Amino acid sequence: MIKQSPVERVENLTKKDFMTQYKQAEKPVVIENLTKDWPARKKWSIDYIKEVAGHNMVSLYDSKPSTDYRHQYDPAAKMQLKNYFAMLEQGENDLRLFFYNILAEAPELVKDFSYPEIGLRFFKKLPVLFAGGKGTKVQMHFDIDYADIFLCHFGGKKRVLLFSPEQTRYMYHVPFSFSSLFDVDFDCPDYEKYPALQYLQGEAAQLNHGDILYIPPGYWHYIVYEDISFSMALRAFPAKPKNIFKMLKNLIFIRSIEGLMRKIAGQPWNDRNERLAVSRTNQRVQ
Ligand SMILES: O=C(O)CCC(=O)C(=O)O
Repeated sequence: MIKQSPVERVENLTKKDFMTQYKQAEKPVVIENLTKDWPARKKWSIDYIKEVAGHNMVSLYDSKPSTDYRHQYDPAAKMQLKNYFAMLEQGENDLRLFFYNILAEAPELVKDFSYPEIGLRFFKKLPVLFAGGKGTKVQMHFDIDYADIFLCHFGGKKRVLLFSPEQTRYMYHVPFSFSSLFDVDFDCPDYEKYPALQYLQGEAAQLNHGDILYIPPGYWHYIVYEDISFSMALRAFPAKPKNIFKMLKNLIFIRSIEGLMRKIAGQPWNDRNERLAVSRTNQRVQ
């Protein structure tokens, strides 16, 4: 197993403590009771979301890596949310609900929570939901926008493995993407093939209903849904010039180059980037 220690858990945090001990220190934390007074804490379940938004059409994404001209973020299926949840209940665990904007698509849900007064300036137009079934995995990645994220969790358990941005050199980062190499298994690492994984030091969080996980900007995260569950991400866009620059570079340059090259070159472009992820990372530890 990759070396890892538990993410700190606290029941509550003052704004001052959050800002000094976690935000400024760029350190993840699970806050258990920040959702205590939210109606969502009592109300939100798969059945409730079905009742409020079950008839909405949603795009769903699978875990297959990008191949040929297909981008990983192209939806694998579209269906009504209630049918998707019914599939999860029957054991589906590959299709994921990803970045579903509840303000735009299911505004009734927005009444059920409030933005924590914790020192972050949350971007209130983008409360987004993620969902998956028992066994669903989210590939190791970092968020393109370098936001501070509050991942507010509901339903069954979910496990998150995090790595600080300083460890990017050992992450088998695929050039022009925001992910690690698809073949790297962070639960069962192959140290012979991927020796740099031995140098990683992760932080693991187990999320229960009502917990909020703070993910600092640029942190890598890999997620395993241990039960059917869903999370709402609240995000605060970067304020530091360094992170604003990285966000703009990702959004404007990296994504466009990747999109264009995939259209022009297809699979050889993917193969080149995957080869580079392995050779560059392995070289760093030789
Ligand atoms: O919980 C999930 O399914 C994905 C969440 C995530 O990766 C994110 O907020 O960046």
